[in-house]
Amino acid sequence: MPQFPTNFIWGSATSSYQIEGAASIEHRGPSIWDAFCQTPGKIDNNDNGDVACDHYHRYQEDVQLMSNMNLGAYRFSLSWPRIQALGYGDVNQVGIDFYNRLIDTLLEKNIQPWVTLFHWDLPLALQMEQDGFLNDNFADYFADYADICFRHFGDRVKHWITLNEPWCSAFLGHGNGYFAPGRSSDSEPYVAAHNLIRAHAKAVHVYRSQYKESQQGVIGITNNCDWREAKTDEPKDQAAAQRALEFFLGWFADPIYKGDYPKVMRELVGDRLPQFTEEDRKLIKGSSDFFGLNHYTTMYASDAGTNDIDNSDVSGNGGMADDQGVELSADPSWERTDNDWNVTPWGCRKLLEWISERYDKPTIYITENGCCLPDEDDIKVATDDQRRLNFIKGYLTACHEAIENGVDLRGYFCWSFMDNFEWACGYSKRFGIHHVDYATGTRTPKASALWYADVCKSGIVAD
Ligand code: PNW
Repeated sequence: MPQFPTNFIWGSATSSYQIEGAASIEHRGPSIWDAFCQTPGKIDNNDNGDVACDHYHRYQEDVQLMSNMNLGAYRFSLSWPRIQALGYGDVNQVGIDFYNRLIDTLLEKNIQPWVTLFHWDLPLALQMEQDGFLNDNFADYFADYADICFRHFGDRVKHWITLNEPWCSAFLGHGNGYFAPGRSSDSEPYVAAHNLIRAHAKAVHVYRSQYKESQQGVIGITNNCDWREAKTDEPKDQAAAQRALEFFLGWFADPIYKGDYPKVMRELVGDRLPQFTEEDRKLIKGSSDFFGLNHYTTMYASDAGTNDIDNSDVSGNGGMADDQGVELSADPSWERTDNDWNVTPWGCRKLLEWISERYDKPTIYITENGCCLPDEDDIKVATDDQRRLNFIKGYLTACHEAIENGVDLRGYFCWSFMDNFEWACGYSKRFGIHHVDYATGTRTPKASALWYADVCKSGIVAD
């Protein structure tokens, strides 16, 4: 049975818009997700995050559940428009008070807060007035907001994540329009990504120059990436898989670890890929104390040659498919989750090893990994989530193999602590290890949570 190192961090994760609700609590401004949810047809069942899990009011109960399951760390995000209604200007004390209560309650239970500054709920005013991520000045707004967060919470928060999955903001938000702000373009994703990377680096600079010495915390970024397995041994498919990984993860990680975008992106994207200034580059290179990784699935990659690629299939997670010239496919024999992601733990090991090699053995934390299962009416069926339990067991076993092979993986956060608002899928998809009855708000631990509680306690991935 795989036994993890004693100091391994065992956690679980959520994000503000997906769980908090309390959308109209004093001075919380609207975010691009509030607006997107009001746009007919964008969200399954026209769901929205107005109430969600009502975590804003039920946080004490939630922290108690975390404590019951021996969590060492809880990763959550701050709602920017709860802290600054417009994304700039006045600080909203009501929002600060809420996060202070949450952080204090976690620490009373010995659970370390891992705080993400931005998990997609951009203040709507910044979108409407400034074009959000497309404006160069986004980095300055974000750095000012980060400063507020470090100042108010940094005495107790020692693990900071600037951005969650900028790939999603760039591609799903500006490439295929599947996520807020819902734009569709073949150039905007590169501009959005560029400014997100610059924003991350500016926030890190604020932390390191003004807070790190007194607060003694660490700060990094979380990127998402699937594994890409070459479909055949042919060199052109091997190259396609490598190219796909560079377009997915290298897009965001290469600037931080190597100082610029991957060469292959420069060649294939041309003028649509912005250039970093020398000043940007200085701030960006080396701007992450650890490598945050969200990982869920694997696809085969093959060289697309001159074929047009169908870029519309989100479950393929292809990114800028036409630019990459990569065709994705899945093995029909692979098990799949309810959102059509393949259950492929071996891809997790391979991705960890790829990162370790490409970026010179960084300290890695898996800040999300989890399994989507269908909504069930019957609570007994819903909580008997053996498939999710097996998913987590499989991926943790793969993580353990990666550690044995020399990967510096130091923590794992299960997505998600509880069922929640799954973005464009609304409440129709469930990733939680706790069941949430959205009518009453009642939480119930699922089999996966009970099993994971033992893992958190013992560090052993038991059968
Ligand atoms: C992540 N993709 O989203 C997010 O960080 C979570 O908020 C979300 O609930 C979770 O994963 C499950 O979806 C992703 O298309 C959304 O590759 C889409 C993709 C990846 C991650």
